[in-house]
Amino acid sequence: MITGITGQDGAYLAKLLLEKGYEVVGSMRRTTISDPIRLMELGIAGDVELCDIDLFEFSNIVRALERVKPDEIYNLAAQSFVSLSFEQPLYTGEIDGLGVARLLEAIRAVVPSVRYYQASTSEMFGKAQQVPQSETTPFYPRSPYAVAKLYAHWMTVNYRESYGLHATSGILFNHESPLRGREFVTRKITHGLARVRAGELPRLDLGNLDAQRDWGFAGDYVDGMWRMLQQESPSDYVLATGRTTSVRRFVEMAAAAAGFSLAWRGKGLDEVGIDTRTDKVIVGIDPRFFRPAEVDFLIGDAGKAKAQLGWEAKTTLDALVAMMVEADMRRVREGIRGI
Ligand code: NAP
Ligand code: G4F
Repeated sequence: MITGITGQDGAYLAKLLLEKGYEVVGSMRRTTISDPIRLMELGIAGDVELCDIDLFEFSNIVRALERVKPDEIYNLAAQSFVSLSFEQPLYTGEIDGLGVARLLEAIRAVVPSVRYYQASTSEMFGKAQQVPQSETTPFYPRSPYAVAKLYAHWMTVNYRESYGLHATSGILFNHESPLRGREFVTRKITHGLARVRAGELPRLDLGNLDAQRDWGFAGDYVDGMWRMLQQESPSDYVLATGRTTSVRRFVEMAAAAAGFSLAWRGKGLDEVGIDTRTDKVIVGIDPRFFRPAEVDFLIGDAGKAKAQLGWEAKTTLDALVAMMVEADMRRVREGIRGI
């Protein structure tokens, strides 16, 4: 069972598990637009059984577990956009924090022998206390999202220690793909630049260009999730590439892949990215995209995952950027809007 199957990781994980011969049940919450577009994009929408779970509601979790009796549960469902969590801190806490407590309680009551994966995050390191960050680095969350995820992480550890659940917390650094939501910075950049290139958008406005992230490819990371649940004993694992890159550098790489010749001019809020071939501004700064508290720098140490799971990030950042730009240029060319 995968909660949050309509999201980026849900789609890649479902594909991986189907390829391994699993029967996959994916949970969705009811929304007005209910097509699982990412599953459709991967060509697996018809191969997955869908059921309704909203993590706000205890009773629908219990009923789904009683009916499905899963062997493994990957809890990927969350309000996952850090920026929105500053606007909706209580909702984010309800779903990303208490939602996990509801799920763990339901598991304890209905399927205590299930193997459980909790989607924890490098955002929990926040104002990072060590470089690079590993399973033993102290946490310092910097957003309501990260605070809620930290509660969920500790609840996962607590239910493992208190009740012997096979509950694992995967502390994943940022992972991206052509299926990434368009609100996250990498996809916003590749999608935005593809639209600028096609003349659909005059320029792309961003926030803090100097934040640095350890960006990997989501396809590699879902394999790490699966490996975690195949271990005899549950534990906590960091998944990361071990390299870090600024948003500014990501823009430069994506611009080059989209056929622009980008040069930066100006400073602070007046900084712009110019296409030197046309002298047009293609990137600008909009303070609306700054956050009340920022996570400036993340870089992960996935040594434990390598040693115990045999997992390593395989995809280079160059390959990831090329894959995302190519997908967005094609979608814009073909007029594909949904994803
Ligand atoms: P995503 O694309 O935003 O997907 C989140 C999923 O959660 C969607 O299917 C969404 O459904 C669902 N969801 C939201 N609210 C829900 C609710 N109240 N009840 C049930 N389902 C709900 O996120 P992702 O990038 O795939 O990430 C998967 C998980 O890993 C998330 O928990 C995220 O916080 C965590 N994580 C992600 C990264 C990363 O870099 N991608 C890194 C570390 C941790 P709708 O389609 O209906 O919105
Ligand atoms: O792409 P982002 O929104 O991702 P963020 O905040 O790192 O969170 C993502 O990764 C986490 C793992 O560490 C997940 F847990 C979480 O669910 C999510 O998937 O922002 C990355 C950086 C930030 O520093 C942000 O300030 O990019 C900076 N940024 C600059 N301009 C922007 C923008 N971010 C967004 N979304 N939009 C901008 O215009």
